[in-house]
Amino acid sequence: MRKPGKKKLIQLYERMVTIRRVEEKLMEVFSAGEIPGFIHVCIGQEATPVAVCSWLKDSDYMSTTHRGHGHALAKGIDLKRFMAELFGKREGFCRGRSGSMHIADPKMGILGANGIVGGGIPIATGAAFAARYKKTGQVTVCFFGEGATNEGTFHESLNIASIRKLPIVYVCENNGWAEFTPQETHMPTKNVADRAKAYDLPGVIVSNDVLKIHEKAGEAVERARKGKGPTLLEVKSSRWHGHFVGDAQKYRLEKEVNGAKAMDCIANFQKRLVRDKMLGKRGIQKVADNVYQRIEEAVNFARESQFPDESELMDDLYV
Ligand SMILES: Cc1ncc(C[n+]2csc(CCOP(=O)(O)OP(=O)(O)O)c2C)c(N)n1
Repeated sequence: MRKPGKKKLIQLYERMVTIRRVEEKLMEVFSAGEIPGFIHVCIGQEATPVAVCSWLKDSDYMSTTHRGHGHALAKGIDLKRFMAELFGKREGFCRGRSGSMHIADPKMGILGANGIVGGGIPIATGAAFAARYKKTGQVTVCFFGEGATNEGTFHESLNIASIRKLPIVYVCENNGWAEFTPQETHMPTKNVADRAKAYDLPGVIVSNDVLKIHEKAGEAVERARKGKGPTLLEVKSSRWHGHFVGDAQKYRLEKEVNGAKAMDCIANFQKRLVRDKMLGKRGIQKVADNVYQRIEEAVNFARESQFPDESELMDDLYV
């Protein structure tokens, strides 16, 4: 598998920083009451969306979950319209009707976030089936958490994807928690990847390291693109914050949360880039300034955008 060069490494770093700063900003504006509904942030998990989506073309498909901001940003969603959607504004991708948990952008292959756990898995599998049937060459990436792998949709989807050798990569970000329940009390197997054996497809485990994920995801995407079938990739990831913004996660031990934070995929990558002289102090600052500016512009765009009109309330409803 091709090793990423300097330009690619800095791009991976910048995208991870973008996701983290967007999530931090969202926590701030949500807590200030500017965003309706619920949001779930992916702080601590930024390496996976960035590393995996770096192998995708704009035309490739991607499905995500309730914790989907990072996936959408990594797949290339426009930050301003993303922000407007979360603010419930008309200029958002779904005219302010979906918010965080159902945001979609079909033009970028973003099939949508899903408030239903496991809901995106058959959608992604269907997209992979369509791509195969129409011979378009598109690959689909399907993101979900370990909690979703207890759903029937996961098992049915992997079964048919394997039988039909569909061009799809199933990516499980295993952060050890499904809402307030630790993995060991809801799953009999230690690894999600072990579940791949039941469907005769490769189950690959990787740590929360952007370059390791990049390598394994590259192999899986190539396998899918060559028509060799699906892969189940499990990243041993880490959730720093509560299940949703506002959850004080009193059910977690301080030691365990600190352990999750110590597994900081961005700080570790930054250290490595500095050590290898890919990035210096000035480079780090430049990335930070650029990201900060783009986020400020997106938030201002969202704030200045209009709410949909009351008369649009029943639009797009099938009654
Ligand atoms: C079908 C369904 N069951 C239960 C829920 C409630 N729920 C929302 S998120 C969640 C946990 C999901 O855990 P996981 O799949 O590991 O994703 P993570 O939150 O860790 O990213 C649950 C049970 C739901 N939204 N949909």
